[in-house]
Amino acid sequence: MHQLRLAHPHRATLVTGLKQDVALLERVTARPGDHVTVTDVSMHANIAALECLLARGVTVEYFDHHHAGPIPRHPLLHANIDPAADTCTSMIVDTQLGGRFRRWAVAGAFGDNLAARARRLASQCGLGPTDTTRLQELGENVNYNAYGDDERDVLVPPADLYAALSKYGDPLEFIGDCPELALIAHARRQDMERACATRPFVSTAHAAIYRLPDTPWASRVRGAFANWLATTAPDRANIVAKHKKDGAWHVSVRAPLSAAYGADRLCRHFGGDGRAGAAAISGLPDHRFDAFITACLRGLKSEGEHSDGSGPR
Ligand SMILES: [Mn+2]
Repeated sequence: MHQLRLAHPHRATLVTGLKQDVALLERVTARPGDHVTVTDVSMHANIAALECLLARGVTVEYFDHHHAGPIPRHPLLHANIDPAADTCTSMIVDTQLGGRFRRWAVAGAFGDNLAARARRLASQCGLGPTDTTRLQELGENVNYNAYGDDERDVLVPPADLYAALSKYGDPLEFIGDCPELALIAHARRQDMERACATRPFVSTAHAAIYRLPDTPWASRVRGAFANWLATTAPDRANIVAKHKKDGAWHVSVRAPLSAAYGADRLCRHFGGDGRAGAAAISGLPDHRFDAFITACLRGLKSEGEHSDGSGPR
C-alpha cells in the first residue's frame, strides 16, 4: 500500500487489522465514485463486500497473492492477482510500478519469507549486504508485529506502524528514525527464544509439528517461528499450532520451501485458507486436531514425493 501511495498520493481512510483480520472490505464505507485500493487480503474472503462496492459504483483496485476464487468481471474492478508461491503483494506492486520504490518491496518480500527473491531484488537496486540485512530486519519486524490474538498482544497497533512508515520515501531512513522498531526487534528475539526452546510435538523426515501455549508471546511469534522453521528445515513441512482461549487451535502451515505447494489445500479442508506455500486455520476444534495431524503427515508427504502422480499445483 505504501508503494502505491508514494506513486499516487491520496488522502485516504486506512482500514487494516491484525494478520487474521482478512475480511476488511466489509468495514469499508465507500460512496459511489469513491476509489478503494485493496492489498494483501484474499478476494475469496472479501467477495460479497467487493461485489457490493462495485454494484454501488465504487472503483476497486486490487493487488494480492492469496487464493482468489473466481474474479468478477466488472468495469470498475482492476485486479492484479498472482497466487504463485514465489511472489507476494509487495513484489506484484513493485512490478506494476516498474521498481520505483523497490527498497520497500525488498522489505515486504523478506516479511513474507521470500528471502531469495528479496535478495535478488535488493541486488537489482544496488543494495549491499548491510542495507539488505537492515531491510530484512524491517520486513520481518513489521510482519511479526501483525500477529496477535488481539491488539493488546502486539507491540504497536499495525495502523500506527503504517502511519509512522508512510512518512518515508526510503525505508532505510525510516529504520534509523523509528524507536518503536527497536522495541519490536527486541520482543521478537525474546519470543523466538521461547519458541525455539519448545520441542516438536511430532517430528518426521517430512513434517514437524509444534504446539505452543495460549500466551501473548506465542500469539505474537507463531508466524515468525513458522517462517524460521521453514527456512531452517526447508525439506519438510513445518506446522505451528497455538492453543486458543476457546480451546480451539490456531494453526500455521508452511509447506517445504523446496516444494512449496499444498498448504492452502490442506488448510481449506479444515476450514482455513492461505497460499500454496503458507496457509493457516484460525479455529481448528480440539477434537479435529488428531485428524489434522494425520492428514498433514499423509497429505504433505505424498505431495512432497509426487507419489500421487499429479505433481505440483
Ligand atoms: Mn502477503
